[in-house]
Amino acid sequence: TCTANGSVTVTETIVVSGGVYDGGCKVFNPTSALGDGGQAEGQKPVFRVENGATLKNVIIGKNGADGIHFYNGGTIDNIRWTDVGEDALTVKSKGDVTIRNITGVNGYDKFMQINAETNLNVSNCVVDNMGKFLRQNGGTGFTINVNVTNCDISNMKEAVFRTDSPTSTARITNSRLRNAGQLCYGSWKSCTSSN
Ligand code: DGU
Ligand code: CA
Ligand code: CA
Ligand code: CA
Repeated sequence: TCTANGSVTVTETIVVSGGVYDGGCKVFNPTSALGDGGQAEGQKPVFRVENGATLKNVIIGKNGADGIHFYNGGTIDNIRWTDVGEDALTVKSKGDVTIRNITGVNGYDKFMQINAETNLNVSNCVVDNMGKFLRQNGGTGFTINVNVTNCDISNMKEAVFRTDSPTSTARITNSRLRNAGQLCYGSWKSCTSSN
């Protein structure tokens, strides 16, 4: 986990296209140019990670705006959301996404929003106080495969995993769930938990 090492004001989305962006454990604070971090759709992300890029060592401060967007796959490592905004991260176009060593707190609705086909691997996460941990975009029938391990998920108002797709799968292993709502909400092809 990062100890805050200075801060940066973000007035436009930081695009990380290929390669590695090391945020140096700075706190990235979006301005209202990106959104207010409330529940309005159409806010801008703080970071856009695309084409297999890696984003690491970042603290997203107040407000969270629309978090981190992925296009064509990517990786995030050692990221902390101090106050999740509209959502924390979104898979915006098809591609595999790896998420490790993350902490996120205080979202109203979704932590992860999945709007395109993906194999999503999440390890070592702490997520507290949201509506849901993961939501495949409502009414969509594409396939996502989600694997979560070594996570601590608490205080989800509705669910851990939610989809409307009968071809999607979710699996959580070696994790602790506390007051996390329904594990599998919707029409998952398979959705399992084991330790
Ligand atoms: O159909 O796609 O909430 O990406 C409605 C929209 C909505 C998305 C989603 C998101 O589901 O905007 O934050
Ligand atoms: Ca949304
Ligand atoms: Ca919040
Ligand atoms: Ca969003």
